[in-house]
Amino acid sequence: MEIKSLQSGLSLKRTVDGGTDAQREAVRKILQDVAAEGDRALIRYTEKFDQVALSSLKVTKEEIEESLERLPEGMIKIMEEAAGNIRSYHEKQKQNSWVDLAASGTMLGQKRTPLDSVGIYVPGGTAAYPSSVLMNAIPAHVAGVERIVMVSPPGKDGKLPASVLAAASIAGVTDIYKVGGAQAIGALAYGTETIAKVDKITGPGNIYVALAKREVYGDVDIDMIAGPSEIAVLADETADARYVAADLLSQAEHDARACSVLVTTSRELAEQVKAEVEMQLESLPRKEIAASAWEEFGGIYVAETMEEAVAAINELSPEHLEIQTKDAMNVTGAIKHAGAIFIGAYSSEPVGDYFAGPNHVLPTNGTARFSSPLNVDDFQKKTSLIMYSKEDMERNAAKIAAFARLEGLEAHARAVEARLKEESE
Ligand code: HSO
Ligand code: ZN
Repeated sequence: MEIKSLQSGLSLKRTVDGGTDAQREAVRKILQDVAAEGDRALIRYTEKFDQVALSSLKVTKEEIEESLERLPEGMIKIMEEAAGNIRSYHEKQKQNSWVDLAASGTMLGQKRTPLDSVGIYVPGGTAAYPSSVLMNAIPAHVAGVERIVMVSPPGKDGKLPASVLAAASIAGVTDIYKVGGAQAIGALAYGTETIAKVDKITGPGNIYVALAKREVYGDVDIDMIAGPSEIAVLADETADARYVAADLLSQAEHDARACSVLVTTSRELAEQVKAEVEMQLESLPRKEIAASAWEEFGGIYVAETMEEAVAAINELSPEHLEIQTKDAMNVTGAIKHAGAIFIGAYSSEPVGDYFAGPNHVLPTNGTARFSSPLNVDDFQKKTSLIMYSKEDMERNAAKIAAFARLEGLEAHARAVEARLKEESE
């Protein structure tokens, strides 16, 4: 890892995986099969991709209870506490419907309605994170969604991980099905005999899942297409190099394509962090992934001034930003683009991944410039309300009719004028 001057430019080597033609074709075929054959296609593809022949896709109450027993008692308590924090944070996001009554008697308003049903995708293997189950399901639950479906590919034993089932039960998931990949997305989007269709699909997945989500978008809503994890640390000479290095590695261990970047005004800190990362890497179980991410996608940049550093961060728009500087709150004020900002020495990124309360599903790939963390609003929709008074109709009918005729829409104009005639008769 070579320490670079920020003036030589900072660009994240981001990887947007759009998939190959063959992958897109395979996904389309799977979706068509699920739409045409329903459960039969799900069972067939699960046998093909997950090497397990299932007699039933649905996870039973007994399986869920057993999973709660299989996890250490202490772990359930920790998950419940995390869920409580996530719930109270998201409760604060909840907005009410509103109406505005004018003196003229007209009432205008906005009615909020939760989505009827959502589907949460949980990847298989080592990326089956119970924390992500909480982060997807709790905002849906707080929003008032009645049916929260979870899908995830079964292991070779035909089961889902106990930790994932436990998180689902803590978070208020209502139905769980053992199916993954593009076939699971097809089931959620089109419905099968066993799995009723949902209105929105959230949650990360591999390239096939991402392509399938893109493909069904429009039939159902989707959350976002998430890229590999990113962290930028903005630090000055007051930061502790051990903390900075540990936090950079926390995201590097996610994925060999994860981006961990330090931007600092202190060359001394830059040198220390470089050495710390190399040392801390040695004892990490996921050393290979983290080292490869750090070498290929990581970076250490030295800025001349804090202003220059802040400008670079805004340009980057990282998923996670840590600010470890004196006056960190002031620096925070200058940041326009980041998915989540962790302020001060004790706000280590994993605090947000698991426990503090804000959502860990965040915009990646620079999309923090225009999008937000997963939140309660993503699970509600709004309907406009118009109750026009006679007084306002009389005052404005001619204007509305004129506007309609400008557009050549005579029936529109007459609909409004009909109300005036009624009056004169
Ligand atoms: N940091 C990840 C979320 C996560 N971390 C789940 C641990 N488990 C989102 O970028
Ligand atoms: Zn993480």
